[in-house]
Amino acid sequence: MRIAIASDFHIGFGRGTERENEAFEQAKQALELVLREKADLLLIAGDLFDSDVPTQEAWLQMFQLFSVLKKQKLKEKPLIKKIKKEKIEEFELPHLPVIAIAGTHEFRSKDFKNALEVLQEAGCLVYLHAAKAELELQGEKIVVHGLSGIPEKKALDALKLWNPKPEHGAKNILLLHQSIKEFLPFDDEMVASISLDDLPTGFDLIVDGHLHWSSEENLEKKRFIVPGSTVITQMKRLESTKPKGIYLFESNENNLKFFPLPGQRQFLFEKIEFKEANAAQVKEQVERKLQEMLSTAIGKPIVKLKLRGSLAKGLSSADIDLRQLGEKFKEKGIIAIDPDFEETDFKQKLQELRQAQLGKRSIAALGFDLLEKNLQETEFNNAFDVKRVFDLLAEGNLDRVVELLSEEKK
Ligand SMILES: [Mn+2]
Repeated sequence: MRIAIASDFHIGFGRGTERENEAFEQAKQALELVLREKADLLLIAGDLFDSDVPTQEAWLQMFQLFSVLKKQKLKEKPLIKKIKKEKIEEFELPHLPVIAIAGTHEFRSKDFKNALEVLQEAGCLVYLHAAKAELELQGEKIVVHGLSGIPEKKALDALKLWNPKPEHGAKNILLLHQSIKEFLPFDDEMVASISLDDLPTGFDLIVDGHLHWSSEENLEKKRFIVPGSTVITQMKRLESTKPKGIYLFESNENNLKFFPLPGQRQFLFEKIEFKEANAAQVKEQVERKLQEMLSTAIGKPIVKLKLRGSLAKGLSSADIDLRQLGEKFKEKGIIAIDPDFEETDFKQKLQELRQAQLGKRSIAALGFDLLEKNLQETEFNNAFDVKRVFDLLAEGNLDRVVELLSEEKK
């Protein structure tokens, strides 16, 4: 069987910016590759959407993506059997079989339905969370085991509790959406509770979403791949060195191949080190570097420039206005300059905070972080499911929160 594997489409990413259609365009390319390579099955390792409650615009794009798959005429439509504990359900999709897990971006606590449950009901895919799906095609049996993305701190316990076991007489693939200790750069703020050693053995392939740069590990008894995202969202250095794309796993030969997206936006990443530099020197070097990077660029790339090292005494990064440079090059590239010099005065901290808040996170995500952080300093920590309570509060469901908290107390 030819099994296509993709992850992290992040539909809805960059809404309201110049990049707002990029997630859709590149996910569409990924699905066109799936058809071109005549895959019999598509697996998606989470984060199909960029947010837990997608906008109507994002939903429309998602259904347009599934319409791409419907263009392919199939000789046989295999029945997919989903098994979760004692519950068995059967599915027949209107296009090639798609089996997916939800990612951390789609995560919702148990009082709410997530986007993948909606997609399953709409007949687009079969959604797995601590469950497996079986199908047979051309006399070959495939079992896909999936655990949707959950908060990292609980991930290892959840994996152990679920304890998936490969089935005899079938090809077994495990889908996860978590950070893995070995894959985090040391200066990364992402956390992980699972390491490669914790992953179960006996699976023909283990696929992990969440990490946005593709990679492949062939360990003893474990074959592990990260398909990576189909769009750049995190702007990490590793994303600039590896192309976006999909994997194809030919299960009868155990053969794995990566196919890059043909038209992905280029991502250029560089770091400049300064030593006691003044404002003019910083501006001059940044301008020269931008010019150099953009001179060989194809199309309109994303350019990220990290500024590190030290500034002249008394100077802080807040005193250096780099906006003009961003303006100057805005026709040629999408410029992101990240100044982080070795000085920590108040003004700079404030600027960093503002950037971190506006750049990456929704107000809800920030609110959740704040709640979690504040709770850690009280005796409440771990006394209840913080995410669940937060989501209920966000929906204004105070009665249910009071009910939950008093249940916990008992
Ligand atoms: Mn992701």
